[in-house]
Amino acid sequence: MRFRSLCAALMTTAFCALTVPLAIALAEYEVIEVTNGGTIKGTATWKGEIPKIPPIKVFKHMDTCGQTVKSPVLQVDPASMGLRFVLVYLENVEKGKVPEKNYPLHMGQIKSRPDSELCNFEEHVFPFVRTRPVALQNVEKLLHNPHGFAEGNTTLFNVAMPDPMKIVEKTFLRTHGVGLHFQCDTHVHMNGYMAGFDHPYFAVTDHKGRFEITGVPPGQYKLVLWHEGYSTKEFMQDHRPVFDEPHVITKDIEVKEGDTVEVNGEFPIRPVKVEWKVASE
Ligand SMILES: [Cu+2]
Repeated sequence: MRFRSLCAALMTTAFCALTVPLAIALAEYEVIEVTNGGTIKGTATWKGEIPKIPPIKVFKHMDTCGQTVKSPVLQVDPASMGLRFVLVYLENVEKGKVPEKNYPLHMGQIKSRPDSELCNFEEHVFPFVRTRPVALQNVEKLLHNPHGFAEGNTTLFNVAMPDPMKIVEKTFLRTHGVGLHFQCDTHVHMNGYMAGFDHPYFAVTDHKGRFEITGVPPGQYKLVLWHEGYSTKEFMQDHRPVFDEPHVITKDIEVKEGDTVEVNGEFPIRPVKVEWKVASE
């Protein structure tokens, strides 16, 4: 996957075609009928004290959005200690269930969507199948401009969304890999991570840290639980915070026909350190 990201970043088809033709051809995902697939479910939890994360400064539309917004980078439910926005996925699945028709990415707040956020992305961590359309939708009356990047900071998409409720569907075939940055160019406080997969075997944990992946063909797999870094390292020139490396847990699992495998992940995987001094500068 890393090498394919490099191909996307370099945008040189000839280079990639010459060097890895067979590997890419074999990695194409094949849709098959999964009649008695297994389920992988579980919870990502936080262990230890919950660090206080500094809010993120707002630089535009402060009348609507406020002076600061709550940082989305570490959301723990204090009752269950469930950790939200953990991306859970299987590595290298070559055949399986059909992907979704499209993958929606919402901007802004609307009553009909309880998880929607004023002046922010609803899907802060946003996985999708790269061969299917992403449905961009701004649901509020503010100009948002989603902008996604490949490794190496080349642009994958950059779409101005001035019209509330209009849906723009686009397919971002070049998106490969996990932890790719996306942002709103209008609002520097709006940032998230996307992941482009060949297959649809992924999930993002909910408010209580729960996830479920269904219709998995029986077999041996590597399951990955990925959670973004939350300690501010520095700020980019436009004031966007840059966080430390993600926390990643990998587990070998076996899925049997019609069975449910329970997998739990405990974060953080390294000592907690939140740098307030940097974040408040
Ligand atoms: Cu915006």
